[in-house]
Amino acid sequence: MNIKNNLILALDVGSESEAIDICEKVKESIDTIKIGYPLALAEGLEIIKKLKDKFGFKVICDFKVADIDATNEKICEETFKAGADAIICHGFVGPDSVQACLDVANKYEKELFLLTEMSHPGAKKFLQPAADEIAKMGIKMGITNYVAPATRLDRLQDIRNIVGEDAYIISPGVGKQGGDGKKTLEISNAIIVGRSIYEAENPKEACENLLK
Ligand code: O7M
Repeated sequence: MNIKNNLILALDVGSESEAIDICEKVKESIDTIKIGYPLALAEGLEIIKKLKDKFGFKVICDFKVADIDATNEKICEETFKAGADAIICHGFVGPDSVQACLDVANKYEKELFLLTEMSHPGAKKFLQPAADEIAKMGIKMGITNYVAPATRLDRLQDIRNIVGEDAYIISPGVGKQGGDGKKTLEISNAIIVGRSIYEAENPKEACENLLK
């Protein structure tokens, strides 16, 4: 995926009007947004097409898909039918569940991102011990896009070493969660930033500061 300024806006706001307001303010700096449960549950999947049509953005749907294969298939179908350019799935559920997501993404000629280790402190308990294996599974399955944390650069580097330089890694955890954008981008291909932009008094300036 080609992402302008290597910066993805995590648009975790609770309404269409807030989403449009933020997008208007940052549209010069950003061409890719991540929509997760907060906005999709508030406004329905139609919000994907509305924001794509209005701003021409690419939309990554962060539904952290983590079910059995048959259900994952249905979730991905609905998401791509609604216009998503990519979907994010969990890896801990294993290869059959992930393969179901990959098959649907391929069918729609869209992209799949595999979530390895998460960025929050609690991820150390269950996910971190499995993350390297999740990344190795992704490589074995031919997956080229990954999510790995900006909050633990040593772990981000470990995951980069596993998936290789050709893989595309996007990293959340910059700003409010303590991660440093510049250092993260020495390892990752793009950063995902939410609150530091949409809660800022001046979101446009917040983007520009991140890009410095
Ligand atoms: O910048 P923030 O902290 O306000 O937002 C970060 C976004 O990234 C928010 O949408 C989280 O749900 C998401 N995220 C993480 O913060 N940590 C993870 O490990 C994974 C994600 C994510 O995007 O998952 C795919």
